[in-house]
Amino acid sequence: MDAGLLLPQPDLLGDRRLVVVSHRQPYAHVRHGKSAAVQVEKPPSGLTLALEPIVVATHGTWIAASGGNADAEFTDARGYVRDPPPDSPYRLRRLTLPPSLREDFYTGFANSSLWPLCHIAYHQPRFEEKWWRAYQAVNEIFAQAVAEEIGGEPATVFIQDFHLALAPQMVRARCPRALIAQFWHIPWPNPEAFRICPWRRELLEGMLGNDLLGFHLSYHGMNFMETLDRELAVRIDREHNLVSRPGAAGGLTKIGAFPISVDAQAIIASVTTIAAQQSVRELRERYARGRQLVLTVERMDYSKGIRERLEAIQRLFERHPQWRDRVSFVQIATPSRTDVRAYRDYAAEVDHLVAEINRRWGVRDWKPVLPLHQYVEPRQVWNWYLAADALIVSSLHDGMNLVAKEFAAAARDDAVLLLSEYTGAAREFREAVLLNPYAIDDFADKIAAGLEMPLEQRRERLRRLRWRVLQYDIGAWAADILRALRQHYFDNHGSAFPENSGGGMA
Ligand code: GDG
Repeated sequence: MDAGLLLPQPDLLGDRRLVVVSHRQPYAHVRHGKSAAVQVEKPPSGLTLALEPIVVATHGTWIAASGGNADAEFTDARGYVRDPPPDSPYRLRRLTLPPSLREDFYTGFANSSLWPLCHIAYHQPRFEEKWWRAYQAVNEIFAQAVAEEIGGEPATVFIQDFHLALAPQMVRARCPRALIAQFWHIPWPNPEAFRICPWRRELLEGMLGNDLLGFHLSYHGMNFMETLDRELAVRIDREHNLVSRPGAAGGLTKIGAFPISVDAQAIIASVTTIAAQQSVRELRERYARGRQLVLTVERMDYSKGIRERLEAIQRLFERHPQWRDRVSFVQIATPSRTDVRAYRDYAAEVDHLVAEINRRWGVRDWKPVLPLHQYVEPRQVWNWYLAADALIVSSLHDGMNLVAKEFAAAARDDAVLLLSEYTGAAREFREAVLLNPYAIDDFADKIAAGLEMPLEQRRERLRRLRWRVLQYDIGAWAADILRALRQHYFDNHGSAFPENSGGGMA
């Protein structure tokens, strides 16, 4: 990200130092093979790109769980990275989670309870007492690390995602002068869905430790406030989206909508290099060979609707025979959460369906579906976007979906985006071909319509999509959240000016 986007605005944080807290670390030290050199690896996350420049500029700290197999060699006894890499020059504190907690926290409560609970994808969440206890314990570990980092300082603490729902309240109890914000990267369900969670009140109370709580959509924020209304004795000011925290005198949590985005400039800069153009030519020669190339990119996750999409591909060949042998579906699906049984079973089902489609519809040297079930380098993912004639996002439920936004930045002007209406991105991307992944016949017809769309219409739609993603990129997202946090602070800490007091909730 262009650091210039954020740094000329010193008032975003005032003189507060920033502490970013996330389960996943911004970079890992990894050794592939015993005698290999150690590499610094960054996850393919726009979040790291957005937040790193602010942490650097404010001399801040990032606190995250250790994950790389060579992390310990570069970390001191308290978990601080000794010599941060030149492109990440800030303090990173790595927390080593006890092995006894790690699985129950991550594989258990985070990915087998909270993830399915928040995504209405008809996948039943499971709740185990010991997972919940591990979740509480890990949240305590993070909160304690924040307290060690900032003590009584008036710092800004920015917590990420559903792994750390309890941490805000725990940080508040330890650091009363901290300003705390959290961004919830996944949907928030309606109260009926959420009420099956045995520890729903504890989760809600934890999240009310925040001064600011951000979701992608105001719809998720409204669901959250409805849930609060049902479950806790709180007062809600719906006009200003403010919730008064139970037991905290004058404590208010502001709920806001901040649709996350991508680093569109960086993606465009990368795909316009000569090396990228060459790679795109190779990809098309190898995988399209005169046919239409339709791409999908996602983690191997049931919420992404991979099974439904494969069924729609079968239906496409049945209902629109003109497309047999004329289109290749390249399926990049990175293995994900393979410790969770539901994910392993899902991956096996997907493999089975792909084989069945290829057996039934493949001819001579052509197979309709090409599964690339492996990790692909970020720049190569962007090259694939540029090589594609169309991209399908088939999520059954998705907070935002960054793949759609990355595609809008990278794709050719005449490419087509087919987007599930159950993604957050569908709210902004009106020019995409919207589809319902549950309606298999209609889904198949939409694929055909997308492939047959007149050239002028494709161009106009794609240009508008690109404009949208350039207007509101990941830098704008991060700046918006910090600005809202500061504004909320000013609105509710006016005690220095008694003649103007009386704001907040009546
Ligand atoms: C959660 C929410 C929300 C995927 N495979 C490869 C690869 N990817 C990259 C994509 C994209 C990212 O992973 C996936 O982001 P999404 O937004 O599509 O989905 P989730 O992982 O479920 O993310 C989601 C997001 O948080 C942010 O708030 O939008 O709704 O579920 O960047 O490009 N990247 C590389 N190789 C792969 O094989 N390099």
